Amino acid sequence: MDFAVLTIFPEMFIPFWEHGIIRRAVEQDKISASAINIRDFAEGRHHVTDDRPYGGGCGMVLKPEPLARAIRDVKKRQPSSKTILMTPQGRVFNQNVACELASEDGLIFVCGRYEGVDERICQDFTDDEISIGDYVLTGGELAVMVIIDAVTRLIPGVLGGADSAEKDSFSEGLLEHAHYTRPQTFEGMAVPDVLLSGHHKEIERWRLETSLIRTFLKRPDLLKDRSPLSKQELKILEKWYFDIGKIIQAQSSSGTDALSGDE
Ligand code: 9D3
Repeated sequence: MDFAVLTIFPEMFIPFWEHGIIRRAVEQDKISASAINIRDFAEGRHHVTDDRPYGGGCGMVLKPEPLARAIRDVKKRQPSSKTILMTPQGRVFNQNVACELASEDGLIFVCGRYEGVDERICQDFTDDEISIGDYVLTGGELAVMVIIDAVTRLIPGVLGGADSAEKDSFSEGLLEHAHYTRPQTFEGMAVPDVLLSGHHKEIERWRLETSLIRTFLKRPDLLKDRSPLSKQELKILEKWYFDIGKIIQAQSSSGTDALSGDE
């Protein structure tokens, strides 16, 4: 995978390329990565990259010619690369989009700044427009780092076995189960017995149950969109349903009018 980022702040990417998984992926030749200064493709003594908007208004717009030259220059080296414009108006990034992007040979990211990018670049020079969510950033650079991080860890061989994509897909679409490490008791709070039992089947079941209950409480939208639930997941949900039913029944048959809504 070849990542190229077109930006007026290429220095922002220096620490990003040099740490963690990204650095390792570069060293292992799984990815190549470069941040290219749009200014290098701007003409004139001052290498101007932006200009005032036609029709008036405040703010500046990234000029089309330097961006077009920069995109063409990268494509000379990587003709099959997809060009992605980073913009709040793009489709919203998620894990499915990350998987989609991970299958490309190369990605060219265009980072907007100011009020935006000349519309003719959006129309004719880009294949896709992506946002990372509904909040306002000052530019596309941090958004690109988010995407490169999420895509790189999906490239085969980049992650070690322990944290691999295998594990992602096991409980795909659910929040992660609870984790514990030593000490066995911390400030009076013990580790759940089942984790010390050595019963792998029970441990797996317990983990799935904590995954499900966390998802149910914190992100019920994920459960609704998830289809189909596995047999084991359904069984756990049915058990809760049954247990909650018993609690409600015990209340309504105890004489007080608990379900009618008056206190
Ligand atoms: C100040 C101009 N805004 C008008 C209300 C529009 C606007 C333009 C450019 C707002 C933010 C930006 C800079 N943001 C990005 O370039 C960006 C972004 C984002 O702000 N949120 C989520 N994803 C992305 S991807 C690129």
